[in-house]
Amino acid sequence: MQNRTYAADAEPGDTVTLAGWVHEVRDLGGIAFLILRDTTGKIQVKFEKDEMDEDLVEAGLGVHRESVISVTGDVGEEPRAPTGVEVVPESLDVVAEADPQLPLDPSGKVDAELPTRLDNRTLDLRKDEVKAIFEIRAAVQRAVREKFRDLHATEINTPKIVATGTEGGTELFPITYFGQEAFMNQSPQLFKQLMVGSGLERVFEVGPIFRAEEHNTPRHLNEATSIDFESAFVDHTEAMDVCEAVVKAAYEAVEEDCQQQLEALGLEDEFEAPSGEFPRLTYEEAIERINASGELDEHLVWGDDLPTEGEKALGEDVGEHYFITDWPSEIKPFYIKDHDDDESLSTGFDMMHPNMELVSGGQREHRYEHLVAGFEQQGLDPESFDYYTKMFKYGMPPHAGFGLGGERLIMTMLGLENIREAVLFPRDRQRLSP
Ligand code: ATP
Ligand code: AMO
Repeated sequence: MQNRTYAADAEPGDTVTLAGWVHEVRDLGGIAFLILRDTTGKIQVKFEKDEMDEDLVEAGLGVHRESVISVTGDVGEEPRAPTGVEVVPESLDVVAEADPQLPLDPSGKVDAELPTRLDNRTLDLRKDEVKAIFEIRAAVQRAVREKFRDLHATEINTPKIVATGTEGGTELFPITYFGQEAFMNQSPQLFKQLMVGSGLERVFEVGPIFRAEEHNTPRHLNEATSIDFESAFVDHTEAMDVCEAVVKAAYEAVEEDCQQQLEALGLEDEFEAPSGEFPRLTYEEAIERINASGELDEHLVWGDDLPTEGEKALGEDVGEHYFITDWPSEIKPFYIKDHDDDESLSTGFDMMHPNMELVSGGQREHRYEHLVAGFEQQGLDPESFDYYTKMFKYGMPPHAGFGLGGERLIMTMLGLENIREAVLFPRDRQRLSP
């Protein structure tokens, strides 16, 4: 729209054309106010009934909330107006009338349950505190990309229709692919590894992963965003350094660039970018501390996965982001390398927020014979992974990397109760549209 002025840019003395939504109409009798909202904020439009053209007053006060209008008029200073300025209209066009029965109240005066909000995302995102989540999400993705670029990683895009899973067979979505069995990708794991042996050496990807998770939980999605990194000639400790740097860069960008959004979420006082080094605990220490917390009915033993309540107890104990290293080899995937001096210990690591796991990563098995043997040990058929393993015969350097859950990063950063709040159109067991 030519010559449109945003609400936030309207200065006293200007004649402007504004375009946006009718946030609210307040009729006080002789005077009435229409609050117009656009992506930059809200502005008051004043109607003085005795002094204005009757049709104009009728158009302004008869329009339903959330209709799209454009208003042309003069901007004046007005200390009593919410933003200190108001517009006296000369003309008003109703561009798109809204039905008076709204499924959701964008002014936020009437609360809506999450399913109603997700069914009506367009209206839901007219609320400042909801819009803020996605502006922060965009800032995080930008910061992450910039950080990877500073670290000389190249952004890649790998296929999402694939022939094999990588993260355990139960969570795959099968699809048919011209009569052939295929799956939605669970992780770019094998493809990013193939790239460290290419001329690129160091890569990252921000892309979708698909997992047929068995349970509906507040922290699992069936379609999530994975922030992946993989680099040649680094070990798992260097991958942890990169992981920590990327998470810190995301927080710092939000702190620096998103104060307005943090205010909309009521987080301006409590938001803090992590500053110190993330502690690195071994798996053995982790289970000892969980057992000592007394929060679990049963004692954990070597080889157990950490249950959710265990992660929570440990998170409370540690009180900040931290790594868990040196996991038992048997509970890490085939592509993770074991320690050279102890085959029962893997180089796999997880990075945790006090409330949940954010990252898995590790050094990879780059030796062809060991890799193939690892498949057999885990009951997988190395032949169906031939497209991957054969490249390990032609010069595959030692390498390491990680996968960071994009929505979990946003969820924990903003203290959201449900991961679905961090996704525009989440996919879960009940939800396939919108
Ligand atoms: P009536 O006499 O029919 O009640 P009026 O035209 O006299 O209407 P006012 O008494 O001037 O209206 O104002 C009504 C309310 O609106 C008051 O609380 C006043 O503070 C507030 N008000 C008036 N003008 C503005 C303005 N430009 N911006 C914000 N608030 C205003
Ligand atoms: P993993 O399976 O642990 O590791 O996944 C990495 C991170 O992705 C996020 N995540 C999810 N977030 C929301 N809903 C889900 N269903 C979901 N599944 C995973 C989590 C998790 O920590 N290939 C390895 C990574 C690597 O080694 O590089 C992998 O996929 O935050």
